[in-house]
Amino acid sequence: MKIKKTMLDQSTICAISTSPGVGAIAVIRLSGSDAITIADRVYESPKTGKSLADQAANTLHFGKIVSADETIDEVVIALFRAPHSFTGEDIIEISCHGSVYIQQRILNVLVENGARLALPGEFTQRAFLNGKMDLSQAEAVADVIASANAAAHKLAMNQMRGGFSKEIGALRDQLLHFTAMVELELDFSEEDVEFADRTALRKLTEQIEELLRKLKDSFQLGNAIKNGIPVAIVGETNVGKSTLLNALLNEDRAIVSDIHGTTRDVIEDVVNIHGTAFRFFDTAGIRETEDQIETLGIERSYSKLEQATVVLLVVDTNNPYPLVESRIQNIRERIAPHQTLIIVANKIDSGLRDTIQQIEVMELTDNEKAVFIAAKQKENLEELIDYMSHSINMEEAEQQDIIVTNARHYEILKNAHEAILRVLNGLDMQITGDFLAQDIRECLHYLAEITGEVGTEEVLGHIFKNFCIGK
Ligand SMILES: Nc1nc2c(ncn2[C@@H]2O[C@H](COP(=O)(O)OP(=O)(O)OP(=O)(O)O)[C@@H](O)[C@H]2O)c(=O)[nH]1
Ligand SMILES: [Mg+2]
Repeated sequence: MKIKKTMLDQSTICAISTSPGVGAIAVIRLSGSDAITIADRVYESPKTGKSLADQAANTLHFGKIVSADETIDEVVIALFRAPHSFTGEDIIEISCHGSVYIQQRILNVLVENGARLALPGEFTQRAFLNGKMDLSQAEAVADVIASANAAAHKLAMNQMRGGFSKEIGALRDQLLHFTAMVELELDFSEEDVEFADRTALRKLTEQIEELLRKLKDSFQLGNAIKNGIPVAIVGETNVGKSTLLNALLNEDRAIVSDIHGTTRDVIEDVVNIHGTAFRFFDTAGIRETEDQIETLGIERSYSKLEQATVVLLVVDTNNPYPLVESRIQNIRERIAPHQTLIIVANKIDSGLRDTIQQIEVMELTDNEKAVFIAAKQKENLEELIDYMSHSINMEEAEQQDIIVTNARHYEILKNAHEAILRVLNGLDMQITGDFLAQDIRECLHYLAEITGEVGTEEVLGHIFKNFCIGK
C-alpha cells in the first residue's frame, strides 16, 4: 500500500517501555534493523563473550551494559529477529534494575550509539505498517493498556485479537460480491440483462444494513463500558446534588454549602462501584437567575442531562409536593426514551411526610424509578446504586460478540450505515446500476477505513500520537 511505504522510517528506535518512575525492574526496548548491532556496542557477556549478533532468535542473555569501561547495570536481554517480533523488526528488550537513573543512562548510551528516541505509539505503529496487525487491532493495544475494569479489558482484548476486524471483513466480502454483480450488469447495459437478482440484492442489503446498525448502536454500550456509564446529577439549587456526588465517590470532591447556587460548573469524576464504572457529572442547580455565569452553568447542566445514560434528578423532600412535582415534570420533558430517569428524593431525615408519601405513589413509566435517601447521612445509597447498575444491560454486553468502543469507528460506521441506507433507497426507487454501485463503493471505502486499508497519514498520525511512549 502506498501510504505504508512512505511512512515506514528505517531508523532504529528506543524507549523505556515500563511505566515511568522507580520499579524493581524496567524494560527498555529497541526496534529496527540496527537494534542488534547497537545493543552489541554497549553489551558485554561476562561468561561466553559472545555477541548478540551470534545468538539465535527468541533467546535470553545475561550480561552487562557498559559505557566507556564503566558498567551501568547488569541486565537480561531478550532477542527477537524480524519478522517474528511485535513490530516485525529486530527487537532487543533490555530488562535492567528499575532506578530512574539507570533507565536514563541506558537510554542515553543507546542514543549515543545510533538509536533514536521513539515517538508515542511508534512501536505499535511499526507493527501496523509491517502488517503485523490491522488498524483496529493496533488501536485496541492502547485500550488494553488503558482498560480500568474487567468488562473494558475483555472488549479490548477481543478487538486486539481481531474479532472486530473479522466482522468488518465479512461485511466487505458480501458487499464486494454485490458490487461485482451490479458492475457486471453495467458491461452488458446494451442488452438489458439483470445478473443481480433484485430480490436477492435487497435481502443482502437489508442484512448488511441491520448489521451496520447493530454495530453502530453498540457504541453507546461500548462507550459506557470503556469510559464509565455517564450519570448526570441534576435538580434545583440546594437540594443536595453535590452532597450526593461526594457520598457516591466517598470523598469531598465538590463544595457543599447551604447557599443556593454553590456549584457553578460541571464537576466530573469516575468511580468503580461493584465492578461497574460510573462517570458522574454534578451540575449547577437549576433556578431562575440574573447571574450570567450561573446561567451559563445551568445551560451546561441541561447539556449534560442530554448526554447522560442515567439522570439522577435530586429533589428536596422538605419542599411541598406541588413544587417538587412541577420540577419533576420539567425534567421529564427532556428525557429521551433510551435514558433512565431516577427521581432521588433526598433529605428524608428531615423531609415532609406528605411530600415523601406523594412521591411514593407517583405513577412512573418503564424508564423511571424513585428512591428515597439522605445523602448527608449516606442513607439508602445501595438501592440507588442498584438502579444505576441496571440501567445498562450487561448481559446484553456478554451476549453480543462485537461491541464498538472506539469513537473513530463509531463515526465511520455511521457514515457506512448512511451509505447503505442510500443503496436500499436506490433499490426502492429502481435507480440504475451505476448509481447503486457508487453508493456501495462508498460504503466499502468506509469499512476499509476502520481496518486501515485506506486512510491518510493524518489519521494514522493522530491515532498513534495518543499512545504512551514505549508502546
Ligand atoms: N438534612 C439533610 N441535609 C442535607 C442532605 N443532603 C444535603 N444536605 C444539605 O443541603 C445543603 C445543600 O447541599 P449541596 O450538596 O451543596 O446542594 P446542591 O444541590 O449541590 O446545591 P447547588 O450546588 O447550590 O445547586 C447542604 O447544607 C447540605 O449539608 C440530607 O440528606 N439531609
Ligand atoms: Mg452543588
